[in-house]
Amino acid sequence: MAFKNEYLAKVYDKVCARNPGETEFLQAVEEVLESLEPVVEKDKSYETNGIIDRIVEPERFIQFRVSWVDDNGNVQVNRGFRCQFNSAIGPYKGGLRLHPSVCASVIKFLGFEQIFKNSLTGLPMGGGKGGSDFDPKGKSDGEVMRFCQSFMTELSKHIGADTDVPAGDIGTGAREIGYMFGQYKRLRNEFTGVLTGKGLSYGGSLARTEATGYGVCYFTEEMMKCMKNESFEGKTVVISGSGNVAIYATQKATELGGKVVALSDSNGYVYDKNGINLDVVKQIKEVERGRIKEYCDRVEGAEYHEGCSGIWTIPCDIALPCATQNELDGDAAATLIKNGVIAVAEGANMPSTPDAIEKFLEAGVMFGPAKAANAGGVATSGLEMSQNSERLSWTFEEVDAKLKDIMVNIFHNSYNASKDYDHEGNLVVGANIAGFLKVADAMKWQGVSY
Ligand code: NDP
Ligand code: 2IT
Repeated sequence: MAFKNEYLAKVYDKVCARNPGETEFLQAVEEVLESLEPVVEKDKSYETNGIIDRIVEPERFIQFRVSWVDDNGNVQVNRGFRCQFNSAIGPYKGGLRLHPSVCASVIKFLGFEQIFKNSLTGLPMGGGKGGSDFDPKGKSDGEVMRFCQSFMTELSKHIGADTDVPAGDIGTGAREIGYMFGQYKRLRNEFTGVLTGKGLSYGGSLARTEATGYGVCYFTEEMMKCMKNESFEGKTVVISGSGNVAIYATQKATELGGKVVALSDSNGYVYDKNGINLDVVKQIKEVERGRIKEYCDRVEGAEYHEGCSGIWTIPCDIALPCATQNELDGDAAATLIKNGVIAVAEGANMPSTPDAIEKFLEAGVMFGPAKAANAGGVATSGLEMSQNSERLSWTFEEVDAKLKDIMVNIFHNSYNASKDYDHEGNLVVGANIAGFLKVADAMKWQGVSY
């Protein structure tokens, strides 16, 4: 991409030179800088204050060794990361990903996106992300616990309830957060809200488990209502993934009147023309930690197909990619469009490739980008932090109502920004700009000291 604006072109060239081979990070930066073109053209103070130069460079990037002993008594070594990207509007906040594909590029792209997403929530949270190339799949509880304890032994030196508050992401759920919280408390002798996504008996918030998936659907419902007077009612929905986000997106989409006909994991996808039976999925994924393939052994008429990308060939009205980055490419987008998709909203982070996004926008498909559509998870983490600070717990209904409000506001703020900057209806541009403006303003007021 050639930037028309010279300042953006110069910054982007420097980011490429400084972060060679970090394809995911460069992809995320390029998209945001492209969106900011009308903003930096209109107001030169972003350039004179070096805002773009600074916002693309993490404030701090920590990489560390994580050694632990497996069940056979062998020493294992993984690599741990925490990227503290931007603290202009609040303590660093963002999840911890445990997956073999985790590397500096993945953590930096996620941390970078988190800055704008957290800003969109309207809550005081900066952007951060962390994780490890540890693979929890196939490990015993004891192995996961020893890994988490070792990981936290180093991470604890860099985080705190007012400094940096990690949470879950791929491979990090309630079990992992519990082990990490226990270790932090042991090391610091301090019971604070240093992590979110905690269990309900030790400071977790009701509705945090459901929040990302529910939030994606609240956002999508508002987007469809306002842009095309549409809703989930009577629609066929395809959702990729079958983890935390996919499960609760399935639940809410169904409650709102949609029929979810497919889910997937990294091996393949299931198609159930009668509508996914979520109790069966929850039993397989949440209780047994099994594979989505097993759904077909338990539900008559359901089909299993090897390979996860084939899920986008299923005709649907609404597609919600909720698995991982770059899982939906240009070809998949073309197939979805040909089959009549009207709305796509990203539950995962950066699941659509730039080519796919371009195709959706060109075809007039309503498109909810990740930073806006999946912000419900971190927003509810922010609500968990508030409850921890006041040492009170709110009811499920209270948290859920606040979540819904936040998602509706994120849609309108993104839409309005897209209109103000002459890209009406382009929510990629709108969300990037709306998220950016608040952070940039805070950076200006705080000076150039970091
Ligand atoms: P989980 O670990 O609960 O589930 C991840 C799901 O995605 C699994 O079904 C997994 O399948 C699948 N998956 C992972 N990697 C791949 C891959 N390379 N190819 C195909 N499928 C894959 O994670 P979450 O549901 O929490 O996260 C899903 C997405 O949502 C991520 O992009 C995450 O960053 C994003 N997100 C999560 C939030 C949260 O609150 N949890 C908040 C906002 C965004 P398998 O079991 O085979 O690996
Ligand atoms: O990508 C994300 O927003 C998350 N994984 C949730 C982060 C959080 O702090 O709840």
